[in-house]
Amino acid sequence: MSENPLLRSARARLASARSVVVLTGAGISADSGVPTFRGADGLWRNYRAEDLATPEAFDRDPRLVWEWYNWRREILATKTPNPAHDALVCMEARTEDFHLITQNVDGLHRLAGSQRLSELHGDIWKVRCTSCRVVIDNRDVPLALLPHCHTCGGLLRPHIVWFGEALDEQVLTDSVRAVESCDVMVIVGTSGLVYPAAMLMPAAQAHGAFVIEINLDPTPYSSDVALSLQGRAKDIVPLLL
Ligand code: BJW
Ligand code: ZN
Repeated sequence: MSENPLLRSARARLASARSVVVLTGAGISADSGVPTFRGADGLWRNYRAEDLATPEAFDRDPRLVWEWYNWRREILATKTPNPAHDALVCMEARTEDFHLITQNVDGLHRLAGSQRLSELHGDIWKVRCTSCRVVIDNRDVPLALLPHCHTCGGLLRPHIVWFGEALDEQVLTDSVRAVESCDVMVIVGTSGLVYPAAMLMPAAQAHGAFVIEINLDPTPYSSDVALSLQGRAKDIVPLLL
């Protein structure tokens, strides 16, 4: 069977690119068995974002929010990177200037070995003190509730960006700078609905980048990108190499 010409074209673009940015979302980790947010089996089917993923929800009921994160940490502790995560590690190794930007908080890119990585929405394996703001690695599963800071006794919260919260300024600035100067941007497994991550694709395009999308389903990006490849991340991303 002959190869999809779109795939061949994507591979050629990437092979000749000096600077590549990849933006990933929950879809890349779906192939490792991690639930996505939206869609038929997504987390938001059973939980309301505003009850769990906002600072107001945490102020109202920190135990409920922590129970949800504990449940997710339990699931994630059993998951490992898949061939799509691994292929991005290879892409980084062979690309002169490579930057991986992820919306995922699951840590699977780091576990796979990606180095130049910006985690836009934080890291589920870190906790942050609501009083002294110290950020600490924590892989306890489950985490005893409610967790408190060893330094000041303040209540700890997940080191995650919730709705209505600002992203880390440096992380966002680095990401915007990267998309504004890349030759090729690859977007993998994101619905493209959450800002400011959703503005990165138009920013790249406005600066002349060739944008490739990989997603199981069509997204708001699909009709605007240079090349849209439909399928599972774990099947398609390795074929880009
Ligand atoms: C596959 C696949 C397979 C499946 N292979 N593909 C402008 C306009 C409108 C609203 C706003 C705006 N600017 C800001 C807002 C508000 C808000 C927002 O964007 N709301 C929209 C939802 C309307 N944004 C914010 O509040 C952000 N903060 C902010 O802007 O602050 C401003 C500020 C400035 C100064 C001071 C104070 C404030 C923060 C956003 C934080 C988002 N955090 C979350 C939750 C964290 C909780 C947690 O994880 O515990 O991050 S939301 C959730 O969505 C999570 C994800 O990272 C994010 C993106 O989701 P993603 O990755 O796209 O997943 P899905 O499920 O949506 O899609 C999966 C895709 O994969 C699908 O397309 C599938 O088809 C595909 N797929 N299997 C390939 N095998
Ligand atoms: Zn503290």
